[in-house]
Amino acid sequence: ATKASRNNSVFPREDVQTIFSRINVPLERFKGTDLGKHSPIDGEKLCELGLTDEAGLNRAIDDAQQAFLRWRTVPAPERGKLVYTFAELVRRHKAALAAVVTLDCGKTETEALGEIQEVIDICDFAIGLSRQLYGLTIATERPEHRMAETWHPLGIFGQITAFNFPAAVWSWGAMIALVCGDSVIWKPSEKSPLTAIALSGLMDQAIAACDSAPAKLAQVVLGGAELGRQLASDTRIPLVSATGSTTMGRDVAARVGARLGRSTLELGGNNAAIVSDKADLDLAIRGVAFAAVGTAGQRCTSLRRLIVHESIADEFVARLKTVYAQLRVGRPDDPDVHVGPLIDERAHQQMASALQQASAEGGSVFGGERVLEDQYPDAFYVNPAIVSMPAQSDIVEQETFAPILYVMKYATIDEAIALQNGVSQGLSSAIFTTDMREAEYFLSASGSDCGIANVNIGTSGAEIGGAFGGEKATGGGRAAGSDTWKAFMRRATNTVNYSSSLPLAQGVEFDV
Ligand code: UN1
Repeated sequence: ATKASRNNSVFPREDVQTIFSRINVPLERFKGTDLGKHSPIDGEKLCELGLTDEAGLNRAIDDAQQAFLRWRTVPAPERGKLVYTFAELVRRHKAALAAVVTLDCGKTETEALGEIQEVIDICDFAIGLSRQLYGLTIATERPEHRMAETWHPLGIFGQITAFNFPAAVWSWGAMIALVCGDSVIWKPSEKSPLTAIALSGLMDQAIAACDSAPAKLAQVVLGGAELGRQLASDTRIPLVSATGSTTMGRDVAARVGARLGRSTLELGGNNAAIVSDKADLDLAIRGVAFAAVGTAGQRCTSLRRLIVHESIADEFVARLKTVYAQLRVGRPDDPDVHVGPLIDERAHQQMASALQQASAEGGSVFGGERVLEDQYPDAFYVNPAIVSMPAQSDIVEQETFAPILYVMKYATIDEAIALQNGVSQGLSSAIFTTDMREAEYFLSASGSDCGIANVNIGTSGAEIGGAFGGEKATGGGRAAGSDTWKAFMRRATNTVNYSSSLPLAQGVEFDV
């Protein structure tokens, strides 16, 4: 961590306007006076944007419906070619797109490049998938009949995403939706809209280059919570996905549910790692540190709770504090920095008040101070915090979107798993151990109750090949790989009678 320079920067160090002209995407399309977009790096105003009003959303939905009616008739492998064309553009502009991500949400250069890589990866997955939208053939009860299921395109896919992964989360849904034959309307977070404008501009270029792809197939609308509510309530949108807070997710689920639409929700996480007395401690230290401080603790998968065996807890926490003391906090466009800024002032206030509450609940706090305030009075840099807690108190049960790691001790593995499962959220979890009984127990039905359960890996940094999402207050939705595509299509069960008689199912007689 203390090497002189870990990376050479590949970022174009240019202003927003220059980066957008480099990728041939007109920022002007979203010009307006409704929203000043400020850089989380130094608080500087980057540009002014116009928001989508109700009429604008209505038009977007009408256009998306027209696009869908065309797109659903295009063979799926042909649809895959659109994603292929888009992926080539993303590959070509990887560094510029990563620079936009960093300006937009403040994540470090290596993590921003990683996020764009995640977009490329899901494109590759979707392209392969476009030839693998398999339905089953099912044994029928009746002679000379055939029963099968067919997967058809569903309609408009509406997507509400959070600020922290301004590119990847959209691509996990949108790339799958596109090969499944759906059209897409994306409402990115108003805190990081630039990445969405850049990516949708490249998608428009890909659409223009593919004869079979209709215009307005993948659109972006800009706005806040009210626009999200309109999108969730509109009956023309059969599938809505939402990533963000549990409060927002409850609202979206209620609106979509009230009209019997489908929603897939990826909401709060309060992810824990258990560090066993049988862990490889060198590996555990690195796994824990990246998961807890990466993206300045602003991933849904960030590590927030550390459950350490009592026999090694003091030593482990002391070592972790040594690592924390060496972390470089600063501008995310400096390639030697580990921890960039929080997204905004509110995020800093929430961190400060969580630390205060933790102290009041008996915690002892290491780190957590605001830094670089003199240099960047309008940006919010913090030292990541480690808080030793006497118990899993109220504050530990909440997700605070900031780099705070609460530490608790355990004696038996059952106690550790009970603590791990003892919160309302159920996104990601991990155990560090070299004991295979302990590891398998953690992964078993009696172990972690999360959508993601890892062994000897931190809680963050999931690959796109697996299904991503979690249980309980995390919302139950899944995105990205595995068979999540099924949520983006409608299933028809087809029974065909090729005999000249009409046998009824279940042996029912009906003679006329
Ligand atoms: C999120 O924070 O919403 O597993 C997504 C990870 C990343 C994605 C996080 N691949 O940490």
